[in-house]
Amino acid sequence: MESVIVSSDFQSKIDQDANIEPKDSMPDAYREHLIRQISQHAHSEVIGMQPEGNWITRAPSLRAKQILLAKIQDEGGHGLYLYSAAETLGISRDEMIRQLHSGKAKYSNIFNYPALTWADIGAIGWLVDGAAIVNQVSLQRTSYGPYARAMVRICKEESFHQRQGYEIMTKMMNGTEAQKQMAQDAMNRWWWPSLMMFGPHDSDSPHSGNAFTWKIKRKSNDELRQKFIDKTVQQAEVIGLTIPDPELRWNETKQMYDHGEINWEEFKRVINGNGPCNRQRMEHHMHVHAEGAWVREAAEAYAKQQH
Ligand code: BYC
Repeated sequence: MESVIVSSDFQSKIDQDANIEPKDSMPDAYREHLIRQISQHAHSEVIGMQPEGNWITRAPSLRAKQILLAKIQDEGGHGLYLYSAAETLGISRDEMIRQLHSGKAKYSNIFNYPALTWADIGAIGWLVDGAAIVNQVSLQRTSYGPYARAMVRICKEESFHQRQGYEIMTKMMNGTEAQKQMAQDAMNRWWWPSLMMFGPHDSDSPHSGNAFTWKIKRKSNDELRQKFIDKTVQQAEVIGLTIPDPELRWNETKQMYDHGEINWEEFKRVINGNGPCNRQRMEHHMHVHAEGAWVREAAEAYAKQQH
């Protein structure tokens, strides 16, 4: 009897577009769905610090180094808000990290590619943060309160990240022939993995059904991907970059770009642990997590003393 009351209360909040808050009743499946998504989102933010961290010591100017440092620090902060949001659902931080290390929890496909040149830092900011913003603006209206609120601040910071990436690309496209080639090469390598960030086609997305019923998702994977393509193609044109997709063309009837098919075999390979850098990313995370054990112990000892 009680579970009926609980679920109708939950559903009426969802129907009224009210936020679900940590102490509200919610179906177990809603809780599990959110723990999966929010923890994977948090892991992505933290693992995403690695490809960029690779360039801090080699940034081409002090200004560029300061900006990159600030950006990477922001990503760490995003991870922390998101881990905290997931903790309100009853999972511990330790358990989330265990799930990451065991491979149970995924993180975004995109961070399993290497950042080979400085132009890659531009491409990551412009394309990767650009794709993340499109997804996360929509998540500001997700039904779980702590997740929605975390998104508001994250989106503001991501928009600065997107601009710093575009500035790097613009500078390189105004530079020497070698710099232009470097920027185009980064574009060629990051374009398709960025499109994969939005997840499988709607017809192949097992979690989308519940995500829409519970208003966790407001826009579908394909809708958001299309939005990203439509706004990014114009930005590429302005600075003279070519999108590496021979099938890309404006569709006058639909008022959107038609594009080529994503390599879904590559997507599956990468998200299942076999991309170019998966092992390296995970080994590095495990190593620094172990090295940081004393910090966690000290923080816990201090917290105990305060009580
Ligand atoms: N990568 O049914 P689906 C950042 C998995 S970081 C890996 O469509 P859903 C930044 C999916 O998890 C921002 N896996 O799932 C940081 C599921 O597998 P499981 C990252 C993916 O959840 C540092 C299966 O495929 N943003 O901006 O309805 C530096 C079926 O998918 C991916 C977020 O995390 C993928 N791309 O929709 C710079 C956004 N796509 O869990 C920048 C939050 C799908 O059953 N997440 N999978 O094992 C979401 O919005 C949704 O979870 C997704 C997928 C749209 C990604």
